[in-house]
Amino acid sequence: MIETIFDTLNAKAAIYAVLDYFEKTGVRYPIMISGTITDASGRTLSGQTTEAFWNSISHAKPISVGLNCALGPKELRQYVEELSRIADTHVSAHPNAGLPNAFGEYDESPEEMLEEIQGWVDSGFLNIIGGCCGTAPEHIETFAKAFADATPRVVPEIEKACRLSGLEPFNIDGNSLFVNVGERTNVTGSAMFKRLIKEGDFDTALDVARQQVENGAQIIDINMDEGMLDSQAAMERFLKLIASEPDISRVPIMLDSSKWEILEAGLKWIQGKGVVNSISMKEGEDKFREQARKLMKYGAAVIVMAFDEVGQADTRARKIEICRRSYHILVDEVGFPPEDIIFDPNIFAIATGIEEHNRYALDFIEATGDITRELPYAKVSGGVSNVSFSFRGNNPVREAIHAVFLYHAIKQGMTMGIVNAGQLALYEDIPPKLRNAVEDAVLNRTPDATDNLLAIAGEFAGTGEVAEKETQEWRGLPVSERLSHALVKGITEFIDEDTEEARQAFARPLEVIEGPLMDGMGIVGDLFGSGKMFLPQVVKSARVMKKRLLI
Ligand code: THG
Repeated sequence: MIETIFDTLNAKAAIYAVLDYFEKTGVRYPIMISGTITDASGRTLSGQTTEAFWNSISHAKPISVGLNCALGPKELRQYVEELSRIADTHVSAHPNAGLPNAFGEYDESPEEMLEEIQGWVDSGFLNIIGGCCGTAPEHIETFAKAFADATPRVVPEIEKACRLSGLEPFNIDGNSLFVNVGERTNVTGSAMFKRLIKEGDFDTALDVARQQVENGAQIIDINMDEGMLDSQAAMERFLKLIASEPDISRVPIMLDSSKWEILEAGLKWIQGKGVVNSISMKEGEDKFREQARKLMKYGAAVIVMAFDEVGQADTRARKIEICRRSYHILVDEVGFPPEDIIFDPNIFAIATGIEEHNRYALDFIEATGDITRELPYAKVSGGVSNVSFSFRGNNPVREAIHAVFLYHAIKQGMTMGIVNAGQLALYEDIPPKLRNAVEDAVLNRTPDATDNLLAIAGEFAGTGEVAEKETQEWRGLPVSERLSHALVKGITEFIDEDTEEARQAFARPLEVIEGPLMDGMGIVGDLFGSGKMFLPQVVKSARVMKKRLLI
């Protein structure tokens, strides 16, 4: 039993160890898992909601999942109910006998606890009940007698879906819309991000991730593959920093590297259920199987590239052939959950002037249809910005190519794409002349499509959307309110100038600390107490405060 989990990453390490032991010894014991919710925010201490927690640990296939310890049974009810709704295994609870009183003793009697828990049993939430801190044999005896003939919860049938998580759950099922994966946190995909990482300016690099999420990225792709960099160290450091940025880490993480060691190092730093990008059969089936088995112990979904011992698939036939073989190895031999497989049938650049490249987009789109029809529950993804590489420097045309490409690929079942979140054009908004020329090229409708697109591309350069900067209305507030706002939101950007402004308005510097800064922390404290903020957010606020005090 892995219990009293307040930090899911820690629990995932325990799950890995247990599953690894089972694999090495050939035994298999039942696993029970129990998390704990430590404050009024209804989250684990490390900031996850109940469903995000379940998504992160369900790969252990426990015989039960539940909640224990915490604030006493009354406060636990809604979270036990939530688990009961989402978990396709037994649900347990072993609550505290309330919170300790001033003498460190627990006040709730067996009868008082029973009164609350009876409601859970009557509502059909529970399969297993026990007690944590402050409960004694009399409590357990009382429950045992009361529930001797109680009807246990019926374990529900839950729809198969790719259930990811950051601090919050992110489920991709048959009804999901297209999923945007933010591409900008990639040292090979963004000159700016590369410079920030190389210079060690991780704070500003975090802003790149934050902007992706603000602009609608539902997952962020992180890639540190760069020859002049200690890529593994950079990946680890960035992931650790993200963990204490709740507005980033609320979404799942996609670890992007061509090196397995970096992917595996990254998996050790994400508490949620993320996506590994990528594995393939390029080094043969054995390596592929071995990596997939490890991913099952870490609990991650996976991007599988259409890449085999011979090379990358570039035709429709090769794409579906490799994906089919990969699928059967993963699902039928390794036992990998098919809903956690995301195929990437390779998006290559079109309109390059090389005739063999003219079908690349169409081959991807058709292969997407093949995969969707033939391989149940498997998903399809791709690096969308690749397709327009030949129009680097002309963003309006690149955006038009992406929009047209996605319009057709999504119709064939493309589930997600690595994109520049916030810079996606709408198919309908593209000027018809450009759209037609782009469509000819993407769908390879005419032999002279590239030439025609090149001929008109210049007309559209420079008309593109510029990503709008977030409105910063709060900058117009009085200085003490600005300081509170910065503390509550954990924004360090203006804290120096604002504190300086406040300092000049007061007689003594200490009054700035005792006045507006402490007022801001007071608001943070109130929000935390009422469950409107949770620990990682508070840590961030504390960091803003600390930054001020150290200067
Ligand atoms: N499949 C999978 N993973 C991938 C890819 C893929 N990861 C990386 C890449 N391809 C997807 N990500 C990007 C990120 C950025 C760009 C393209 C793909 C891009 N960047 C601009 C350029 O190079 O012109 C950046 C300009 C700048 O800001 O410096 O186009 O296919 N599984």
